[in-house]
Amino acid sequence: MQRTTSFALRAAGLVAGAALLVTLNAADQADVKRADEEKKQFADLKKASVDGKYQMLLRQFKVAEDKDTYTEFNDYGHYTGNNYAGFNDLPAGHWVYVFPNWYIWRDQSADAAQREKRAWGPEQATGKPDTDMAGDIQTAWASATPDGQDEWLMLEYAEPVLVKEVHVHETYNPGALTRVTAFKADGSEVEIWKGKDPSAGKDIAVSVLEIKKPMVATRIKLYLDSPNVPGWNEIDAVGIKDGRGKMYWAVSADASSTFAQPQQPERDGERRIRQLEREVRDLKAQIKRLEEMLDKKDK
Ligand SMILES: [Ca+2]
Repeated sequence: MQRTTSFALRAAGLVAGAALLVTLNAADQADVKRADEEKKQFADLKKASVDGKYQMLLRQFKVAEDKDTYTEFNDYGHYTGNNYAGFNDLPAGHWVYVFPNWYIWRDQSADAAQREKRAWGPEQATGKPDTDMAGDIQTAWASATPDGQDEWLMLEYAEPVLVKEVHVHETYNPGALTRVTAFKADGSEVEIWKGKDPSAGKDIAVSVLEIKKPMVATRIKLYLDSPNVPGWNEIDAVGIKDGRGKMYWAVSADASSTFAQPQQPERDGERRIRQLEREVRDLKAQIKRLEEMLDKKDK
């Protein structure tokens, strides 16, 4: 009797264990599937950047049926239309199609690298910190007005990073930070931190924000309650620390507003002259090659 009970109990235990394993397996499989899907989406994002040709992703939206017209991949070029396929308020930018999504990028990376950083422009928040004193200093980003509206600062990183900590270098009137979000590879925005800015009341400080649910992203967005923290709330740099403690600095930035002068768009004439210069150079090289071929033939 004793033995039978113990056997029955053990058998029941085995069945329960097996059931648990099956459940875990199903959960694991769902996780693996999600991870695979995410991996593919980040690969698509890289493809959409044309391997770094473009930077600062402004918008991403799905138009699956465009595969018929644009195939799996199309580097469409610069486009200024605001409405497309039922999507409104689209920003001007460089359009790339990677089935099933359109991606709109703000910059050609090569052009952005050549441009000088404007005083107080959002681009001042890229790279490592370079403002080591508190004050209204032009090597940090400043909004257009000191307290006129809520502000945001978006940072883009060169590769997907597991966001475990966000380090915000606040160099003038710290304390306005209220929220941080990160963007999944499918373009959706997820809140990863919300709270009281730990640097409130200081002259200059680094707000180190621990992310309770770390996620992988190439873009994060900081939200600032500027009206309630008097004066310009300037940010010099934003680092992301991953699971292994490695720090990453932003390569590109965008903001709700800036005190900087508007970016001078390259004028059409200048662009065409550059294009012509390139064509003339190519033609000269071709002529030279042809001459060399003719020389050889003559000999
Ligand atoms: Ca303010």
